[in-house]
Amino acid sequence: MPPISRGFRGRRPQADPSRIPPGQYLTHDFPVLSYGPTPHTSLDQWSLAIDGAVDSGASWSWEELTALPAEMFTVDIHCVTKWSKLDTMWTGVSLDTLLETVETEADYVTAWSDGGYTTNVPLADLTDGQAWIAYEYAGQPLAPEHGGPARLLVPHLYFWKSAKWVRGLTLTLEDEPGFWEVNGYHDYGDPWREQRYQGD
Ligand SMILES: Nc1nc2c(c(=O)[nH]1)N[C@H]1C(S)=C(S)[C@@H](COP(=O)(O)O)O[C@H]1N2
Ligand SMILES: [Mo]
Repeated sequence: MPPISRGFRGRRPQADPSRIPPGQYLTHDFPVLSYGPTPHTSLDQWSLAIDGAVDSGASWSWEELTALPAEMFTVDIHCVTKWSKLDTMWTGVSLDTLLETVETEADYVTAWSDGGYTTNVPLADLTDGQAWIAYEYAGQPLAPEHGGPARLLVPHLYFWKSAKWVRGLTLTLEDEPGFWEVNGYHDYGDPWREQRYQGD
């Protein structure tokens, strides 16, 4: 008997299981998860602010943001609804570049978006090459349903921390739970420790 044929259509090569956090499954599509409608802010009305507990605030127009040094980066993303997507490719500005323009005593950040979404992240999780304001996905302008014109990307935390349609980062001295965090999601959201909900 010949060995059982794998067939010509084949399967995609299995991903390295060590890259899939506990309780997650691999997806090859790019699901859209939005609470509420997709906002459409024209680029000439668009700006990104850093405000809150800073010596003096900073703000970038679309032209200013996209003139800053950009990075292309490839990261794995993990949604709390259990899909993970590997090797997603983005272009954006490192938050190190933006945060170096302000002086602060703050330890926390609330990202806020067009449409009212907010999410909280420790400041230490946004520095040292861990987070970006991304405006291209796979070499194309970021689609509105995925957060275009620009979204926060914090890939080492569950994807709800990656605020779509981001317009500002408010630095705070105390941790202030954001939209999903107030509604029962974990305050920190580490996928490797399965911090999905409060109490996990
Ligand atoms: N402004 C905003 N950002 C958001 C959300 C949202 O509803 N509004 N959903 C979050 C959640 S729960 C996830 S999983 C991802 C989904 O991003 P995607 O639609 O590009 O897959 O965006 C996050 N950022
Ligand atoms: Mo999510």
